[in-house]
Amino acid sequence: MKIVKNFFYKLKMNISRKIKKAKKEHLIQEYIKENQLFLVFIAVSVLDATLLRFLCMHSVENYLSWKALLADTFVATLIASFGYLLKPKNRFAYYMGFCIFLTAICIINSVYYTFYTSFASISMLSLTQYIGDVGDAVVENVLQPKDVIYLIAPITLFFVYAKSVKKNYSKKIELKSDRKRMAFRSLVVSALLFTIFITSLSSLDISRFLKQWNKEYIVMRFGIYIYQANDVFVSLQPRINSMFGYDKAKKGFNDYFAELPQTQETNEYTNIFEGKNVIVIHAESMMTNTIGLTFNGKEVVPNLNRLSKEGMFFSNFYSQVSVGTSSDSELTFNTSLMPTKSGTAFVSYSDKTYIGIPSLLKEKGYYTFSMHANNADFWNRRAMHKNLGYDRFYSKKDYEVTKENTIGLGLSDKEFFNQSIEKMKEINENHEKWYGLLIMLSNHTPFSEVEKYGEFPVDIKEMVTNEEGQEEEITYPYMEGTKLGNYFKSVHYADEALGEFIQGLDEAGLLENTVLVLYGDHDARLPRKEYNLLYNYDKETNDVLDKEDPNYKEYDSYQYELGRKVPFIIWTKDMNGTKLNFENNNVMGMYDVVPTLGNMLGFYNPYALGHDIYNIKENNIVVFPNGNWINNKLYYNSQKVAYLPLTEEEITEDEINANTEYTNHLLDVSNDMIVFDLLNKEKNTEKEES
Ligand code: GP9
Ligand code: MN
Repeated sequence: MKIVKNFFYKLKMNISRKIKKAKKEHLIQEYIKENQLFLVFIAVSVLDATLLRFLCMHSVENYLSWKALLADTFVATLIASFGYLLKPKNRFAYYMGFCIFLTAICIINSVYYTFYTSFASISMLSLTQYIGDVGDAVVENVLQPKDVIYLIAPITLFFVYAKSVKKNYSKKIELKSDRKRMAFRSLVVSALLFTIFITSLSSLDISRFLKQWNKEYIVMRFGIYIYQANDVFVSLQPRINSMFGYDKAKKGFNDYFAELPQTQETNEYTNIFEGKNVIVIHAESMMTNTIGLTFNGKEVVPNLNRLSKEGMFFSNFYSQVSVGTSSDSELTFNTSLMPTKSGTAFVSYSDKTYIGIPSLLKEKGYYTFSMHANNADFWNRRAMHKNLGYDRFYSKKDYEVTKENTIGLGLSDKEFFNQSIEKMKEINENHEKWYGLLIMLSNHTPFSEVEKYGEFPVDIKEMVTNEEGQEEEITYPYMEGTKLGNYFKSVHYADEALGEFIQGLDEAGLLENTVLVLYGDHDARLPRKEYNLLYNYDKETNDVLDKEDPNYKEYDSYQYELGRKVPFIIWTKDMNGTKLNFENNNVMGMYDVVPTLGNMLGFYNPYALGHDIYNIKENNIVVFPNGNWINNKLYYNSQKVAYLPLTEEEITEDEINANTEYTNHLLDVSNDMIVFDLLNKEKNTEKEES
């Protein structure tokens, strides 16, 4: 301890002696004078980047974002260090060149942010069909004073240079050895800054950085310069992936679809909903296990229960998402393709060709729209919704969002539906038939704003007779205070919002000629042990039942996988009591929606990877992005190379191998279709001709 104290004491003395000496000899002033360009370049670059954050994102969290400040200083110091390697006469051009470049990054992002409430990406440049929009945005906003404030950087640098030339500074760093020494010292400083920065990052920071779509978050933690550099890298990666292997991919694709029928196979559901309006509800994190579930006799999801009883309810339905969660769900629902093997289709491959439900319905005269009261760039929806064929995307800027009506990520579902009905009334007046997607938001992890969900106890209340013979209520905490318990409260809120929405639609006369389609986008991603408590609660110990207890039902990893089912419901107001009102429990996946719903609405996508459930029936198979698959007989886990039988029927090794091969093949074809843009007819013809 004493040695450490001594060491720091000596270090302190040494530093203060050096500072005193430097002060005495005016070394600091000398350093500043001789390195004016270097220092001013760093200062103005950091200033521009800080101004950009301040002027775009108004939050205390942003103002105090020292990580971004550190990151911007690191980048500016790194660039400035190399300036010393140049001869003094070239140094100004070097600093000015980079200063203009960094200023341009700030200006472009400032303009872009005003228009899109997000930061710019070079991948947008490849979306040629959208350049018109961006161009308009630039013209509209370029004259705003806040966008030109960044010019302060090159202007300051120029004046400092002009002054330093007059006074003849920077002379001393002319010798090659001096230049190398200064470059080395500055690089050491930037390495130090980098080390401090890297060690300050959390795992969430890093994972979001790698995905790159949560742009505001990244700029807030990594600064604008690192954000932009990463954007270039992330945007180019898919292009590199698609440079090799086109011919093999094309052949695999041709062979795969050559074996499939090229027209819709008809059945008793063909065209039953032709010409009807369609409302699709993307129910965030909604799981099938909530249907029918009660606490103290109260249903968790009374409205969903009603829809599932009155409509077509597909109770063995799985979402097939990968790291793109909500966006993967949208992709598969709309295109019957699987998520990509690396990156996410919505972010990394938004410039590829897709056959989306909205574009197919547009061909049949539908007006198509999507509604989601979150930032339009979340999951890159702005670009992808256009690409999938939605005529109009109503996003956060089209809704009135206040602090009071916000839950979790944004506008509460009740308010979202409320405001959406007004927009839908207008759409209904102006268009003969329409197709609309509404993406819910409130029931999103971490389900922690319990006070906003409304009263819904998830405990157990029991009436008992006490010693005096009086009736008394006892409460067992059960799911109260657990994540899963909070999830049920959140789900109950979302279901209530859904109920109010349906009532509102009815009152507005919007259900008369309309089909309502609802899907859960993925499971709630909650720990398995919480389900164990749900299904094995011991009131005596307020814990999970003992494994030896005869009532204990193992909730193992297979049960967990099977429990990730999400609801898929097709409902119309008048369906109850007709032959259409039933539960279908054949295994089904999100990729089966296009063929199944398409058959009912009268559209057809020849490049769908799923099946019409009414044609394939009990022979269906659902593949998952990780190579697992499920059919009515078994769930196969490709990582463990093991399976769980689901019936008593005999299972042969041959059928397991055949299904595993089918799964791998399908995943390859799907990935190739996206990465190599195989649905792009023009591109294909070009390649064939050359
Ligand atoms: C965001 C919402 C949630 O707008 O759709 O996305 P998720 O985190 O579920 O992928
Ligand atoms: Mn989601």
